[in-house]
Formats: sequence, C-alpha cells, structure tokens
Amino acid sequence: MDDDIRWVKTHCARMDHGGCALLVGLKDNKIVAVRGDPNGFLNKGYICAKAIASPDRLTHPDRLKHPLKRAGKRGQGKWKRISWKQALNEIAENFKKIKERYGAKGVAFGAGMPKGLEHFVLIRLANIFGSPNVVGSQDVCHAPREITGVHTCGFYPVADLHHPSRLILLWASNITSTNEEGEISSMLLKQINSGTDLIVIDPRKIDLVKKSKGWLQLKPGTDHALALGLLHVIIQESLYDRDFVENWTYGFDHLADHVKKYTPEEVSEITWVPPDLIRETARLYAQSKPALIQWGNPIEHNIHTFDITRALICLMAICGNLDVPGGNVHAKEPDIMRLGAFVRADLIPNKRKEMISAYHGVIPRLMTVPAAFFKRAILEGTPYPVKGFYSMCANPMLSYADSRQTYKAFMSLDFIAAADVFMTPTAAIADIVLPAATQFEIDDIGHYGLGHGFILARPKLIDPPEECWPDIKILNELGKLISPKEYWHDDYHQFLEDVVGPSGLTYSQFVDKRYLRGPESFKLYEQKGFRTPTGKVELRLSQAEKFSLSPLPRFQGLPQEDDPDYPLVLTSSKSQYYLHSSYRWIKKLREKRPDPKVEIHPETAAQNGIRDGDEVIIETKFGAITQIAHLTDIVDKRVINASHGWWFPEARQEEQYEWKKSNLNILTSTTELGKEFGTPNLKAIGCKIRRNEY
Ligand SMILES: Nc1nc2c(c(=O)[nH]1)N[C@H]1C(S)=C(S)[C@@H](COP(=O)(O)OP(=O)(O)OC[C@H]3O[C@@H](n4cnc5c(=O)[nH]c(N)nc54)[C@H](O)[C@@H]3O)O[C@H]1N2
Ligand SMILES: Nc1nc2c(c(=O)[nH]1)N[C@H]1C(S)=C(S)[C@@H](COP(=O)(O)OP(=O)(O)OC[C@H]3O[C@@H](n4cnc5c(=O)[nH]c(N)nc54)[C@H](O)[C@@H]3O)O[C@H]1N2
Ligand code: SF4
Ligand SMILES: [Mo]
Repeated sequence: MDDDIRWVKTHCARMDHGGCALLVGLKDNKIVAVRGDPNGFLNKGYICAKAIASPDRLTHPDRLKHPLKRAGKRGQGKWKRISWKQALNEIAENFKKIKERYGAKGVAFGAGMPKGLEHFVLIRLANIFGSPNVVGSQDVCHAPREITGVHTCGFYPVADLHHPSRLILLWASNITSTNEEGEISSMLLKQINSGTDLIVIDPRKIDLVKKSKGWLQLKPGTDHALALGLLHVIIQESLYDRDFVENWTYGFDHLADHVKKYTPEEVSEITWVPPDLIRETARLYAQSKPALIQWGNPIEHNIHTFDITRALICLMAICGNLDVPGGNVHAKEPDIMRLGAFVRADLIPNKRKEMISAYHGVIPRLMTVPAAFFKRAILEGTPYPVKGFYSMCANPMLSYADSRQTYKAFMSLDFIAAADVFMTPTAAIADIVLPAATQFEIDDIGHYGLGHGFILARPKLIDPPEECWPDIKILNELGKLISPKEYWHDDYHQFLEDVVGPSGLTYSQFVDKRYLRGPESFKLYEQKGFRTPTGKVELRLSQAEKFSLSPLPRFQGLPQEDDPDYPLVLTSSKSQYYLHSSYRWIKKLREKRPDPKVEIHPETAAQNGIRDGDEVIIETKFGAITQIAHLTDIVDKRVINASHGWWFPEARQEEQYEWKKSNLNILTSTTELGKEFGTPNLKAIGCKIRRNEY
C-alpha cells in the first residue's frame, strides 16, 4: 500500500440513490482509489463499477467550471463566461420580472432524482420565493408507492432487508443493477444465501432468476392484474392472516367480493403467467412469514400505477406482513429536523390548491408537479402560464416523457437556468448554466427525506475545481437575491447543522458517527392504530369518494390497448453502468456499455431480418429512434427491452448532442396520464422494429 495515501470514510452518492460506505484514498487533493468499506452499515464492503469510476466525473476535461451565459440564439452552442455575481444577478432579475408579471407561480423549480440535501433546499427556495411549483420525477419515481402507502396504511412500506425474511418477492426490481433507494443488493443476496426464498416478477430473466424458486415472466404493464389474481387466490383459499384482517383492516369484505372475478385463469390471459404459477406464488407468499415485497420502479411507469401500488399494499396487509421485521415496514426517522420545517412548508399554506397539479385533480399529498402538467402549463397556459425554470440535478430533455414536447416547451420559456456538472441537452438550451461542485467535493447528507429511517454522512474530501460551487451554496446565495434574506444563512453549511441539530450532534460529530438511524420498533399500530381515517389499513379507501379515487384496486385494461400495427411490447430497465442520462462521458463506464442496446429475442430478430449488433429502428405511435440490437432469450418473443437515457456527449452541442437519435422518451407520450399521479406510460407501449438500412 502506498504510504502517502490518506484513507478517509464517506458514503457513495449521485451514481444512483447512494448508500454504500466507502473508503476513499486521497493524495494531493486528488482521489486515487475507492473501495467498499467492510464496516459499511448497508453494504458491508460491497461496491459497484459506477462507484469505482465515480472520481473520474471530477477530473474530466470538459466538466463545467465557470458560469456561462448564452451568447447566440438559444441552443446554438455559443456561450460567454461570466462571474458568479453576474450569473446570480441575471437569474434573480429574470425571476423577479416573471414574478411581477405572472406571480411567483410563473417560475418553476425543477430537480430530477433526489440526490442529496440540495433537493430540499430547492423546495425551500421555491416555498420562500412563493412558487408552489416544484417539478420532480416523483410521478414516475416513488410517489405512487409512498403516497398510496400513506393513504392505505398511513406510511410508506419499505422492504426491510435488515431482518431475516422467509420469502422475498422481487417485483419489478432489478436490484443487482440498481440498488434502488439504498436497498443495496448485497443485503438481499446475504438473505438468499442464508436460505430465504426468492420469487422474481419480471418480464426479463434477470440475474437473480438463477437464485430464485420461481419466475413470473409477465407481460409488461400487467402488474395490477397479477396482484389482483394473487389477492383472489389468497382470499379464496383463506390463506390470509385472519387476526390481522379482523383487527386491523377496513373493507375486507368489499375487497374479497371485488377480487372474485380475478381468477388465475382470467389473470393468466392478461399477464401471460400460467394459472398454476399464480396459485403457487400466492400460496408461498401467504404462507411464508415474514415475507417482503421488494418493489421496483416499473410499477410506477404506467397510467395504472395507483391500482398496482394499492393492490400490492393490500397483499402485504392481508398476509400480515406490514410493519413486522423482515416484512414491509414503517421506517422510523432518527431525531433530525422534520422535512416540513426544513423546507418551510408553513410559508406556503395554500400550496396544494395553487400548484399546477391542483387543476388536474391529483391525489392529495402529491407535492411535486408531474412533468406532463408542467409542460401543459408552459405550452397551453393551463391552469396559468409558467415562464421561468430553474433546473438542478436533472436532464428533462431525456427524462420527461415525450422529449419533442419537452424541447418545444423549453424553447418557448422566457428564461431557463440550469446547474449541472457537465453540459447536457437540457443545459445546452438554457440561458445561464451554473457549474456545480458534486459528491466528494461537498459536505452533504444522504437519504434525508427518503423515508428509509436513516441519514448518511457524505463529507467533503477534496476541493472542487475552478469556480464550481455546491448546489446548496448556489441556492443559498440565489435565495438572498430573490426572497427575504432572513430565511438564508451567512454560511450555507448551517443547513447541514440544521438537519442534524435535533439529534444533539454537530455535522462534524455526525460525520464521525457516519450515519443516524431511527429506533427499530415494529407494530406501532398496536399502540396507536394506523394513521388513516379509520385507524386501520384501508383495503377499501374510506375517503375515496371525497378525493375522487377508486375505493378498491382495479384492473382497467392494459396501459395501452394491443395494436396489430405495433405488435411488440416495449419495456426498459436501467443500465447498471449509468444513472439515467448521466455519465456517458466517463470513459471507464462508456467502455463497459458503449452503445444504447435493445434486447430482442433471437426469433423475433430473425423474423425482422435483424442480426446481433445491427442498428435497429424502434418505432411507436409517437416516434422512432435507433438502438443497437442485442439478441438474447432473456426477453419474451413478444417483448423488447430498450435502453433509457441516451444522448451522445461526443456529438455536436449545437444539435443538443443528438438528443433525438436513441432517446427512449422520443417513443413515449403525455396524451394519456394516470389521474392520481399524472404518470405517463413509460413502459408497456406497442412498438415495431426493423433494421436500419441507412
Ligand atoms: N422513458 C423513461 N423515462 C424515465 C425513466 C425510465 O425508466 N424510462 N426513469 C424515470 C426516473 S425513475 C427518474 S428518477 C428520472 C431521472 O431523471 P433525471 O434526474 O433528470 O436524470 P439524470 O440523468 O439522473 O439527470 C441528472 C443530471 O444531474 C447532473 N448531476 C449529477 N450530480 C450533480 C450535482 O451534484 N449537482 C448538479 N447540479 N447536477 C448534478 C447529471 O450530470 C445529470 O445531467 O427519469 C425518469 N424518466
Ligand atoms: N445503475 C443504476 N441504478 C439506479 C438508477 C440508474 O439509472 N442506474 N436509477 C435509480 C432510480 S431513480 C430508480 S427509480 C431505481 C430504479 O430501479 P429498479 O426499480 O430496479 O427499476 P428498473 O431498472 O427500471 O426496472 C427493474 C426491473 O423491472 C423489469 N420490468 C420492466 N417492465 C416491467 C413491468 O411492466 N412489470 C414488472 N413487474 N417488471 C418490469 C425490468 O426488466 C427490470 O429488470 O434505480 C436507481 N438506481
Ligand atoms: S451500488 Fe450505488 S451506492 Fe453502492 S457503490 Fe454502487 S453506485 Fe455507489
Ligand atoms: Mo427514479
């Protein structure tokens, strides 16, 4: 070992939701090595390829290093370097001008996947400025799970991998690639290696199928039908937890009556899963105690997400798996500042009525604006015009459904500011671009606000280059210019102290401790009841009519009806080497996955004259893109699995880096949206394929 290297501890971040404890080797203000920390609370030494490559983000020659102002027409790729003072003043002037003319709600604040504490400082800035419009990716990422959970059982039921389970139902979660929201796959593997059964519910034969007792290869977008089929069997065969159902649920008879029609045979027709496999899975889930559902993102990628998540929580409940160790639990937060207080929710008491989504009648408690409604406000002025946008840690040109519409909407905005670490298709059409300092260069707190019952220390280890600033500092300084100064700190570090303050620790003591975890207590309902209007798990929602929600989970058809002109079903999954649209510019990662690949069954490929490695045109009713064929029988003959998040940093900036060529969201649309969350169909879309003949 090199004696000059100093090893320090932190947690990995911003390559996914983060969570693995790391040992980072430092030399001369540079990171020279990254390892998994064997003592890590979540990972016990595990580390992935993205984390090993993560220091390369910081030293890339093309990284943004100075504030930039658009010099030519929007999107022309011409920039002028300006000072931070000028950049912040220009943003402030534009936002104030829009506020005067259209009200504060005419400015929207956007963030993508929550990456760290800045996500909540951004919400705070919007609240203090007076805008109810924070645009997030929540409509397609976790809000359906979390908010449906709150309505059904009073909390967000998180898979508890910290205690032994008898069975894990891995439902639409490719955890060995995604480790989603800190559910680190090494924890799950440890359980399986010590005897926990695994059932995989995925249209693709993912790696973990090898270790599973059963694999349900369902048709994409039919999860609600499958879950209703499982409920049917469990109730019909009286396999449910009678004590729990009797004492702690509301509306069981309604549910029982309602699911009678979802027989395994009926459900099999819809889902392609054989009826006996549906029966066996239902029996195994009901009879293994405790059992947990590790649920993944595709349950939130179609217009029926509310029905899917409702049905899954009903399953957890009637089998007695809610809030028991090794089940799906209410993770209790440590003693830290409450989110509402941190973001100053009190300053905007009418937010729920004033935000863009109120007009569309979304489910109560959805506090970020779905992207589709945000774009309608820009393009149609419904319910009112939006003219300015601050984009941070996000790349909407790739991540919002219907990228052409996103382009059109953004090009018609009066003013856009974007903070990023690298130029992106979104930043390329902004008016001001701000260079952000990022993981390893900033003091940060991980997992705040995610509902997993812990926060992680991510201290600054090295200095950022040139003029890069932490997002929290940018927001703190911008806040002073566009809103009353008393809500902002002299030194932005105070925000970190504010969060950990109630625990009695300073930020630096928290760093020494590495993480804070809430108390491990279960079955809190036995003392206090469930935090729902009836005090019970609401299998039938008692206030459904009041909020125009369906009282019972339904099957209302496929996300998109079958269409013979588009005979294949398009789905997608995240790449293990990238985070959404990020980091195609990191050489070590690009070498591992140089192209956007689309998985096609060999027979389907042959029928369409496609060979392995061919460039393939994928076409839906909404658009066409090209990706590279990868022939594999891990997908069904009727399904293709395409890559998400592709743009080409090596392409020309004035063409926004070929954002249309392989971008999955050229194939999606916002014409049909789920009513409760404004969720578009990102998956289960009819498509056809052909070889690109040039
Ligand atoms: N079709 C389709 N669409 C999808 C999905 C899908 O599966 N299919 N997935 C959806 C989901 S689940 C999500 S969460 C969203 C994600 O949507 P986004 O969050 O918009 O996607 P990212 O590519 O992660 O964009 C993050 C940007 O943040 C920048 N960045 C990284 N670190 C920092 C930092 O410290 N500071 C700043 N200022 N910037 C930083 C990166 O360079 C990158 O440009 O996409 C959604 N869209
Ligand atoms: N490497 C990496 N890690 C990530 C991310 C990333 O971009 N890259 N993104 C982060 C974010 S923001 C999120 S939200 C999570 C998402 O991570 P996951 O929850 O794992 O989501 P996906 O990778 O989109 O899909 C998971 C699995 O669902 C399957 N699937 C596709 N369609 C369907 C369907 O209709 N029904 C069912 N049952 N299964 C289906 C796919 O084949 C895939 O194997 O990962 C986080 N971690
Ligand atoms: S799984 Fe996620 S948190 Fe863990 S090392 Fe990889 S990128 Fe980092
Ligand atoms: Mo996400």
